[in-house]
Order: sequence, then C-alpha cells, then structure tokens
Amino acid sequence: MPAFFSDGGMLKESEKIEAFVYFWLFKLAGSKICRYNNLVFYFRRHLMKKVVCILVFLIAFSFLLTGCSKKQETKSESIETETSVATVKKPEEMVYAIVTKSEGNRYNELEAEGYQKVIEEFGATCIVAHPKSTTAMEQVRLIEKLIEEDVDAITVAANDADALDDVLKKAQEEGILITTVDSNVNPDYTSLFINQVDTKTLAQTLLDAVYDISGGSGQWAILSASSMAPNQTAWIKQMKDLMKEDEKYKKLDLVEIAYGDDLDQLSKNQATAILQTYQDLKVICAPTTVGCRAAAEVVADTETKCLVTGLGLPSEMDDYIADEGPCPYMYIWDSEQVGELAAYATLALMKDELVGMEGHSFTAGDLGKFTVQENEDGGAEIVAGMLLRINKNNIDHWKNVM
Ligand code: RAM
Repeated sequence: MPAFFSDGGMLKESEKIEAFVYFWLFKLAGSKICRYNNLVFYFRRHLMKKVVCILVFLIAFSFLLTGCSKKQETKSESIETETSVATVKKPEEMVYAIVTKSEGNRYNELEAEGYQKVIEEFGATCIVAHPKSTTAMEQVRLIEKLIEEDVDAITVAANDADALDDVLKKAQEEGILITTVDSNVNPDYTSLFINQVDTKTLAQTLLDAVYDISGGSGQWAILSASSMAPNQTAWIKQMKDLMKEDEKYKKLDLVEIAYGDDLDQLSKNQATAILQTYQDLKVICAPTTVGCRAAAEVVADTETKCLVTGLGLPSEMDDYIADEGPCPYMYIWDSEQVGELAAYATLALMKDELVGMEGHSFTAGDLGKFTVQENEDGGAEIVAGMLLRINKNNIDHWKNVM
C-alpha cells in the first residue's frame, strides 16, 4: 500500500480500503493527493450528498414505473429519503470555530477577527475560542467543548502538535472538518494548513536580519514563545539548520533560546536574564509579537548595545522602531488577513471547491487565488506569503493597520 497509509491509527480497515480506492481514482485522474484524510472527508460529507440525490431520483423513478398500485408506498418512501437529504446542512448553515493560541494577545485577536468576519459575511455562525494560556491542555479542553456543541469545522493555531492528536482524531471521527492556521498540527489531523509564510523563507529572513544587525558575527539569542509551539520550533529548527549549512553564518554564535510563553512579564524577565548573562550579546531575535515587544522594552531600559529584531506587531512596536535601536527593523504579516484566508480556505473545503490536493487552486475573496502544495511533513498547505519588513519609514502606516 502507498506510504500515505501511515495514518496514526486514524482509520479502520474498511476505511483504509475506501481511501485506497479514492487514492487510485484520483491518481488515475492525474491528481496528487497530499493527505488521504481529505479524500475520506470529501467523499463522506460531500459526494455522498450527490449520491443520495441520485438514489432518491432512481428510487422515485423506479416506483413511478411500477405503477399506481404501489402509489402510496412510493410516496412514503420518497418522503423518507427526502427528509434524510434535507438534514444534510448547507455550508452556510454550519457552525465554524477558531481556536487561537491564547487570549490577551493582539496578534491572535486580529487573526480571529479576520476569520470571524469572513464566516459571518458568508452567513454562517462563528465561534471564537481563546485559550487562557499557551498550553495544549487549554486547547484540548476547548476543542472537547466544541465537539460537544456539535460544530462543523474547527480551525486551530496549535500550541503543541502531538498533544492535540487524540482530541483532533475524535473531532474528525465526529465528522468535524479540521484546518490549521499560524501553527500546525500533525498532518493526519488537519485537512489543510494555512501558513502565513513559507517556513524556510521566514527562517532565512530572520537569520539574515540577525546577520545584518550584528555585522555578521558575535553572540545572539532567541526569545521564543512556548517551547512546544509548532510554528516557533519549526522556525528555530530551520534557523539552526541554515547556520550549519551555510558558511556565511559561521561567525554567528547562538548562545541561548529562551521561552516567554507569550506572556509579557515572563518574556521581559527572560530578556533581562539573557542580557545579564551575555554582556556582549549583539542581537535578540524574538519570532513572537509578545516577545519582540518585551525584549525591545527591556533593551530600551538597559545600558546595552544589544539590538532587537524578530516578528513584531507595528501598533505595539511604534515606540521602539528606530535606526539606532532598540529595534532597527522587524518583520510581520497582516494577521487579520491570514485569519481571513483561513476562513476562505475552510469554506472552500466545505463547499467542495477544494479537496486539499496538491496543485488545486481556489479564490479567497479579495485576497486572490491560492494553490495547495505539499509541505515538509507531507500535509496539505497554502501559503499566505505576505511578509512585511517594518522600519522607521513605514511604521506610521502599519501601526494603524495592526
Ligand atoms: C505571536 C504568536 C504567533 C506568532 C506571532 C508572530 O503572537 O506566538 O504564533 O506567529 O507572534
């Protein structure tokens, strides 16, 4: 059987055979499938509707042919089957939920606002769930609750990949469509990851900023969010790999990776500790909006030559962006638009406009056309790709946007 059957125990034997048949049907039609769980979802929830309609038609037609003696029986049979078709909800009658990484983080709020706007404009119901902290446990609790509430789709920005496996498996078994945004889960448990920026491109961009700001050599540190956050760990791993692979970075010395859990005070404490330990530190790179702001504040209040870069929210970094420091420049994307894109993609899956197959495209409203690709772990992904470089020349514009 093909490699895609490493399903983490998600499917029963009969379902594997079902998926196997779909796989070959699509392969014969010339399409490459990123994940077969998309196919199972697609066939179960969408094509089945069409199959039921055809069956209704055939049953009604055959009863008509058998004549008037069975007229009464035909009527009741048709009514019964029509009722079952009528119970299949339309995408606009469904309930969509977004589970962010944590409450009290403006970045997450913007992402959820964008998602909610698109879902509600479509005419459907949207639930926004912000966990109390950046832990998987909080997300598991919220997802359990959403399963009980019988929602139809859940979009998650994961605080941990492995720890969400079981609850997402349970949701999928209940027929709930799972998509991910900002921070991904294991590929069997999502139909599509809406990635803000290609992982390697982002790592390269941040590392080049460290290289540039440090003058190409010396000590630098990373101030991350939570240690299990899949987006943070993926970016950090890529940065480390690039440092090993490329001679250009051989004089850069990554002395510490600290975690502030996307909490303001903890991030400030971590930044203070790093500066005390490494007096010659040249750069703190914080690939999290909370960490970036906290590090900039600490650096601004400390006698140090250290500078800050990373991923910051312009409205939170206005006081700190300047050529002479604490933050000469940083990067970010429009997180509200990424949330919008996640909603458009989830709706496209619900509306049969997208199956999560490599090379398939769909239009996300005004945001334009996006194409599904296979990511490093074999899952389906679309990349928003809206990386912005923020410096003193454009902060005044962007601080009013996000
Ligand atoms: C933080 C979160 C999020 C990350 C952004 C850049 O607010 O940690 O996951 O993508 O920053």
